[in-house]
Amino acid sequence: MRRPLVLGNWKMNGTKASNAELIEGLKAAAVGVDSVTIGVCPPAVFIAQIQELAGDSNICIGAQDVSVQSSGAYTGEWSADMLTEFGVSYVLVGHSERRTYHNESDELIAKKFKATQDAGLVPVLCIGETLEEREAGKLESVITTQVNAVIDAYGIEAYKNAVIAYEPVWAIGTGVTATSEQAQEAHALIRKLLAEKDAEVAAGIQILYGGSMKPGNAAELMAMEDIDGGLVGGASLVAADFAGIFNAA
Ligand code: G2H
Repeated sequence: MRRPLVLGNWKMNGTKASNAELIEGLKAAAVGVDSVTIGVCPPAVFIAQIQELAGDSNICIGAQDVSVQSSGAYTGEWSADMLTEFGVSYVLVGHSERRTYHNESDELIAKKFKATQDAGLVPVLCIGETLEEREAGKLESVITTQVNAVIDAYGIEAYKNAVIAYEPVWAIGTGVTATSEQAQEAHALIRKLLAEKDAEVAAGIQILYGGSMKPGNAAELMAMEDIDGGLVGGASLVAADFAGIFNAA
């Protein structure tokens, strides 16, 4: 059985004060929750603060991005090795906002995925189609290209210790959620693509849904066969809402 995983992607939000309040709320809500892995992905500048606040609670830490380089003259970047010094477990790679606003290519994203794994951390590869692509019937080809970018570069084994987040771009921060059937269809497609290469890898990998997940729709989405948790944006900024989601997993 795949263990449910619910990660909050704070994006570029938070202050030291609001972070402290949020983490205190989450810690209290997460007491005794032992059947779900819970994590938060704060902006990089707050990771050290969150590590301290989370202490030895069951709240894991993720980063929202990472460099492909391990060190050196790369102004504005941070490496996966640096993240390991702050108790980070997960790294989001290829979020649609990085693909759109920072022109990240599938090739670069695959390198970030590998750099994360090489440091002993778990990459969360974010994939998904735009509305235009969906309406043009390109869901399968877009997802195939995004999933295969890692396989082509590093082989199917790379997915052994990784997470995939399916986030339809049209559902991100829009308030529009994919129906549980639409999400399940995409998740099943992703698992089938992996199964064609390695059935064991496909059966073991956690595939999260992301895109306007809320307490009101989380249970239905996560009840679907191939949906193993959520990557939650807006709703992860309010402790009660995020708790409502991880309690539904
Ligand atoms: C998708 C998601 C979190 P939201 O970006 O990665 O954000 O839940 O606000 O749609």
